[in-house]
Formats: sequence, C-alpha cells, structure tokens
Amino acid sequence: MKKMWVVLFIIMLLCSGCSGISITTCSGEPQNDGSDNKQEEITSEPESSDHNTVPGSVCPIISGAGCVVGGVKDGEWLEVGDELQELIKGEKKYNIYSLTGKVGEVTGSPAVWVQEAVEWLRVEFAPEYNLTAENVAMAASRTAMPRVPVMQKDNIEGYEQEVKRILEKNGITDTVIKVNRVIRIDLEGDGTEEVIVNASSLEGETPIKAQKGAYSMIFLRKLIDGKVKTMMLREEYYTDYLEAPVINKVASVLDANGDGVMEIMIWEAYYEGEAMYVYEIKDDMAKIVLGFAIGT
Ligand SMILES: [Ca+2]
Ligand SMILES: [Ca+2]
Repeated sequence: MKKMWVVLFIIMLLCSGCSGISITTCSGEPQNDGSDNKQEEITSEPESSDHNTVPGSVCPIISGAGCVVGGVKDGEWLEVGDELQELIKGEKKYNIYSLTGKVGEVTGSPAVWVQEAVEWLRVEFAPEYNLTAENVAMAASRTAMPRVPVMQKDNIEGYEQEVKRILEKNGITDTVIKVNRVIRIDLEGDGTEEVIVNASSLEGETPIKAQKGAYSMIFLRKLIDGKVKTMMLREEYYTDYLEAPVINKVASVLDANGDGVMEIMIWEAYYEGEAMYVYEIKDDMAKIVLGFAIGT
C-alpha cells in the first residue's frame, strides 16, 4: 500500500518556468499525415455552469488520487492553498478527460486538506472514479477541449530519430528507442499543428528501477519563425542503474483557463510519488503555470 505523500509544490513562473527547457532545430515540419485514429466518444455537454463564462466561478484541476493540482478563476491560475480550498467549498460537477476526449462525468466533494507529512488538497468523486496517468478531472466546462488531439501511430520514424539524437546528446547511445505517444494538436488554433512526443523505455506507471540507458521524456515540436523546433518539456536520463526512476506521461491537452490556447498537462511519477504539471505554451516559451507533487 502506498504511503504518501510529501508535498513538493512546484511553481515555476516567468524565467524560472523556462529553466530546463531547451530548444533545438530539427528537420521536418509537423504535418498531418492523414492518420486518424479512433477517438473516444465525447458524451453530452454538461448541464452545469461553465467556468469560462461565469465570473467568479472556480475551476479546479485534479489529478490521480483526487489531488487538486490548482485551479482557474476568471482566467487566472490559482495555486493550491487556503484561497483555493475556500473556493471549493461546495460540490462541483467535473468532467474526466483522457488524451482524446471526455470519458466521464462525476460530482466532486468539497476540497479538504489531507494531513500527512505535508498537506495536500483532496476532492472525492461520486461515483468513485480512479484517475489514471492519462486522465485529468476539471470542473465541467463546455470549452476545455476545443480541438481534439489525434494519436499518430504510423510514420513516426522522424520522431524516433529525434529521440535518438537527444539521447546521444545526453550520453545514452546503447538503448532501445521507444516512442510511446505522438500527439498531434493545434494548441493555439492558428491552423498549424503542433506535435507532442512522449518517449520512454520505462514500463508501467511507477517503475521500480531503471537500467542503465533508460530514459523518459516529453517534448513539443513546433513551427517557430518558419522552422520546426524541439521544445523539451520534461526529461530524465539514466546513464547508470537507478532505483525509483521518474516516468512522464501526457495526461491530457486542455484549455484550462479559457483563453483559447490549450495547455499540456503532464503526469509524472516515481515509486510512491506522483505529480502533475500544467504547461502553457506561447510562441517559443513553455512555462509551468501550475504544478503539484505528492509522495514519500
Ligand atoms: Ca498551432
Ligand atoms: Ca489556455
């Protein structure tokens, strides 16, 4: 049984939010190759009020274990704290999103502080719903997924080459190149698709150990000033054996603050710990606007 959680509340704003994000140029341009994998059906629109249109309404964002990652009020990001807890006093309707659409509707309880090694905010769902690594719960909104991400499964050799190049640059030359997800989505709605690539040699949601040469990374390929560039969002390289490695997955891509630009929600886990980070992408900048981690 997992014993959780120590809170590491990580907000990287402005310049600090860009640390660890490198941009490199690579060949090839994100283009729609025509692959159109089957999408999960988006069910009926919620009847509840829309946080994007009701002034003063708060929209909590919730990750696995019912952990509140943060919230949005009147388009502004709200960090986890007493103010946010006060705003989640009543029950709220939530939509559960996967990578490719809405997969459920639940009612969330008022947020309560969980007193453990460090406090975290929890919302419980009715009916009970266990969020996976590729789920995000957000207070019901009609506009959270204005465009639906498409999972590309064919013609990914170019992305494998980019992963190989990145690994070699980071001292990993003898490993299996494994691209787990290639996600095509027009983040801004400007007519040009962006591509999110998740590559990892680690298996499962909480791998116990990493062999030498293991890795987990998520990067964005985006057309910037006429060139397709790689913007690294999260990266872990294991040049030696390690216990309790970190693994990253894209949980969903949603417009959480209602400005028309979709944010990339990244789930991260290690043995007995997990986190979620909300990335806002503007031009060639990637910024973590919300982040929350819990673990031992
Ligand atoms: Ca775009
Ligand atoms: Ca947005």
